[in-house]
Amino acid sequence: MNMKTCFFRIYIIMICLFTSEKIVSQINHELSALLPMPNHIEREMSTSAFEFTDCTILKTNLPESASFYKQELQRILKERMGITLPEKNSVAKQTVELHLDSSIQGKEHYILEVGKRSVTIKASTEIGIYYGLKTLDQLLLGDVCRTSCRKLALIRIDDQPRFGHRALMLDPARNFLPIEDVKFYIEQMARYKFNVLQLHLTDDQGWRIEIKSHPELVQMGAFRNSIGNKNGPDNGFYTQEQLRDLLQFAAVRGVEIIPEIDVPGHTVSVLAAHQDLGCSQMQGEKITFGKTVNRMLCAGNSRVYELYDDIIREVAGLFPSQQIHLGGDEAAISQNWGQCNLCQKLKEKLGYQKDRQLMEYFFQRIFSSVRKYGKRPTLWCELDNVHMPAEDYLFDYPADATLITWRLGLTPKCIELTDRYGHQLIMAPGEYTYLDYPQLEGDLPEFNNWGMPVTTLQKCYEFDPGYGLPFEKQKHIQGVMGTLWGEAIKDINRLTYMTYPRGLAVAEAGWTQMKQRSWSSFQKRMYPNLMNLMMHGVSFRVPFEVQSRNSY
Ligand code: TNX
Repeated sequence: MNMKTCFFRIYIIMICLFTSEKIVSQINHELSALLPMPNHIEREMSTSAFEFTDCTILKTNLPESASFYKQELQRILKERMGITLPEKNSVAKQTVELHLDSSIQGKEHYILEVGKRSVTIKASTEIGIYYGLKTLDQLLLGDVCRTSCRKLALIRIDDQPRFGHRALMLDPARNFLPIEDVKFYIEQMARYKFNVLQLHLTDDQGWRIEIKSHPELVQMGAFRNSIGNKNGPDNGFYTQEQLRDLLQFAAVRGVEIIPEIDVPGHTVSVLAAHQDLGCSQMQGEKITFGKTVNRMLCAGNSRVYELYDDIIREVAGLFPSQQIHLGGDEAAISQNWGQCNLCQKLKEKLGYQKDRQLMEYFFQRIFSSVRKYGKRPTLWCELDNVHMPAEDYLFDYPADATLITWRLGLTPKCIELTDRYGHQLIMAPGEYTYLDYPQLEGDLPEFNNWGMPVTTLQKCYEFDPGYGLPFEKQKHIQGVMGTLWGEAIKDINRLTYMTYPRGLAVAEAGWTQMKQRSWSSFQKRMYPNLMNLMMHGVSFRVPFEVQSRNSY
């Protein structure tokens, strides 16, 4: 080989290396803000792209009633590229199409295809289309260079979630959250394809839902602080009209709201209005609303079941969700039912050996109202011990109950028992998904922290909702939930600070199959999303600990 040929070859090799490097780095950019990571992506190894021009139009077969999704597309294009697409144009050269296609299986399944002349989002439901739009938004967010030139990389994303239940839980009972803040929260969670908001509407510290047949519940139970600011976090409730509006707001964004009415413990706000519904030994006792805890409804008083039949009827009528969550957690049974004449008489009559068997009686009666009004019950899963060793459930849950695992250390046992007894299970293990816990040693919350363990972002990301079990052993797992218990969450900014970035990790655990997930990739994809949240006025914690500081 002569010198000339040799130089030529080196030159060609260098050109190849340079262009392939360029393509690879370009290719990475369009994926750089996808979160949760889609489950199937095909990319074209090409430098050509879709280009928005004056001849690009919006096409859709969505019905008139679904104009929200068209507006959502326009909002995204305006925000990212300053473009508004016409629906008609005499020289249409490229199309952006939202296309309902009943042949696509799965209600959250979408296909987003970017070709040289068209961008198409196909799904069999409006929510599928919405998820395609959320992914499109993230393609534009991540691929800064192309987006600034009004271009999109060629790509095909065929995506659907690992789990059908991807929840966050809010607790306006402890500290009230105005309805506008709940909407803001929903808007952000929908970006990350969460599809359930569990609303913990009642607890010792507050009753937050208007019940028209029992106005005393909010009159007494929604105003913990009668001298302070009427509108502070101590005080407030949602009217049914506000909730109807909220439900609609959530529904178009694919978010189902599951109401939680916690019984038989966590009920001091009810006893504030109905002290007679507590156990017999507490009748003369003074209840200090906001301070007294661990008081329960009496299992032996039939007026309890009458009141809750009214409550469940109204809640069932208001919320379209099939599920009502009835709590069932942290019942101080021996302190209440164990010392109550009525409960003890009932226990004897039913031939029960243990006080806790009264839970079975209590929930049979409550669940008969749930079923009468066409709903299915969900409960927090409690075992016969609050730590290991625990062998069995606290009491026999009925077959149609969905259970949520939560207590530290008990999740493997909960998975095993729910599998054995045939219950559906939602994963909210304290170790990974309790987002009210501090994110790092010394971080918030600075008050009402009862010695909470730290749940770091990385720990949260390590969460596999299947707990690494063989598929057969995790078939009954329906999904995941991040909880934001509200004792130390005074307002929306603190709420989102506790939620993000860990909520991004929970979102990916719920949506993305384990084989598509990686901590190092997540960290990179997280940054553009945090920047985007900041641009939308969302407070979050800067996860400085995951970034090396040796590089400055
Ligand atoms: C336990 S988790 C509770 C809540 C508290 C939370 C954190 C669960 C089912 N019950 O009532 O808010 O710990 O403090």
